Amino acid sequence: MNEPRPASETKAPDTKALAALGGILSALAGLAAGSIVAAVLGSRQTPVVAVGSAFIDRVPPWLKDLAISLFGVHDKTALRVGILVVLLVLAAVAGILAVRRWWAGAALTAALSGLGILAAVTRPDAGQLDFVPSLAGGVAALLILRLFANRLSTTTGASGEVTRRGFLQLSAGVGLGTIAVAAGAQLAGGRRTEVADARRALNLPKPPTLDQPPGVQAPGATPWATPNADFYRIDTALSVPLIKPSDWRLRIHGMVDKELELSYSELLERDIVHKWVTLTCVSNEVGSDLVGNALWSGILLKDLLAEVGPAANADAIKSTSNDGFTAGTPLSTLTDDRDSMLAFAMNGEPLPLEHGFPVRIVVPGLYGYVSATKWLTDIEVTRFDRFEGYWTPRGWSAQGPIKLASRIDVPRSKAEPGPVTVAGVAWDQHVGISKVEVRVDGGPWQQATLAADGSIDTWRQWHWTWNAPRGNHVLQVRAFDAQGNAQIEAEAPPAPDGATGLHSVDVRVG
Ligand SMILES: Nc1nc2c(c(=O)[nH]1)N[C@H]1C(S)=C(S)[C@@H](COP(=O)(O)O)O[C@H]1N2
Ligand SMILES: [Mo]
Repeated sequence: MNEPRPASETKAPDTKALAALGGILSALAGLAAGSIVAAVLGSRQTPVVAVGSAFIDRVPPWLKDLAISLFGVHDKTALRVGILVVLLVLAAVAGILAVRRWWAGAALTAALSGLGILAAVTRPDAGQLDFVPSLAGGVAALLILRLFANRLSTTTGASGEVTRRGFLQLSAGVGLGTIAVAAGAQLAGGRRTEVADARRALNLPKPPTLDQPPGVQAPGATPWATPNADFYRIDTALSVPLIKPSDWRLRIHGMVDKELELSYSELLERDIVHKWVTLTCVSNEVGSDLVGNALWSGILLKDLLAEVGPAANADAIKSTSNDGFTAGTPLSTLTDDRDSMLAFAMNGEPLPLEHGFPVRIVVPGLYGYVSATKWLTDIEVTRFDRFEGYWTPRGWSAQGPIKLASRIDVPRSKAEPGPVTVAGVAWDQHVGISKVEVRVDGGPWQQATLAADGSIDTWRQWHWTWNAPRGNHVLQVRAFDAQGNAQIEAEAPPAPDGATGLHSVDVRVG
């Protein structure tokens, strides 16, 4: 048996190399973790992509030209490799630091993760969750770095051999785990690419025209049509359901004379309608932006329901998404004249993956949670006394007609003295808006001008010119529906069936 040699002898030459290796493996594990989290969240901002994109936006033109002349079309690959090399060198340093002074190694690792987070959240198209992949990657890297540092610093009483064996076992485990996670990320990301490609390849019937009312042009005013990229997104799906049109089927069944099953191509063979509808979320707080207006293309639910023949005592449909979300919608809102639809396109494009690709429901006049099922796969004709939609047992009403509301969009905080355009939107889908009024500092209500009408199923833009005096002022807005009923002034929170109250804005003039 060998005598345990003094730690300094066994450690000195190669502990540094092992520590560096530990740092590198920790970083690779962190990158794999970040990639799989990005794939699951449907975020494109893996740590390397986030940093790379931020870098591309900031490189001086000469460097960009140099990269293109050196690497040609492979300039992006070169950038990824470059980022990876720099990261791994710094990770090796972090590994060495961590063995001597844990906090120094940890700080460097955290800083690298922070760089990824910063890069992700400053992307111009940053999504709310884009910071998560780099954060998760950083946490994973830190945990594993800690394991490596522990292995290498616990030499007291142990021989160099034992330490090294433990280290190698840990390395092998981390290495294999990293490969497995990276492969999983590749698969998950690949599936999204496949569906995105299938979406891009679609050639849908174009809406005849994208004509829209001229609307209010004041800077900062909400445009009449909400671009898909700006459209609010609300759902319970942690990862976006990925459904290829060729795999999509809709079953309509329950209390019907004749069940119906529909494929995507069968759907497109039917009579197609195009309709502007403003969608609203029941969770929208007074003055907030969970509301958007889009041109939807699809087929009428009225036609489909006529074909299946609902039973006389049926009063609802229960619609179900691919990921198990359900909504309960009154049958009457699907068969009356409001043109409720199975939509496959939004603003002239196939539905974006996040907005329910390939097919969703759009019902003018009802909040999304009781109607607008995305990634739709099943419609059961039934009765409200036989089921509950997803949100009903969670404290929200079974019925959710949209409440009359209005919002001030400009100004939101500051204005120059003199004439100021006050503008915003008001909505009461499938009822319509007849009048909007504004008041300053609780003074008399003044009538605003309504922009050209879309329809009773869309929001209405309005504007009013305010001769703004210096000082701090409070602007308020209220709308009236088509029958002349005023908006409810009493404040109520979103739960259980939609917020009420008037939108107020504090404006500093001068
Ligand atoms: N499958 C599914 N569909 C859903 C939801 C959901 O959680 N899952 N949320 C609903 C809610 S609450 C709203 S407000 C709308 C939002 O649609 P959008 O994300 O396209 O704006 O989708 C509805 N459809
Ligand atoms: Mo919602």
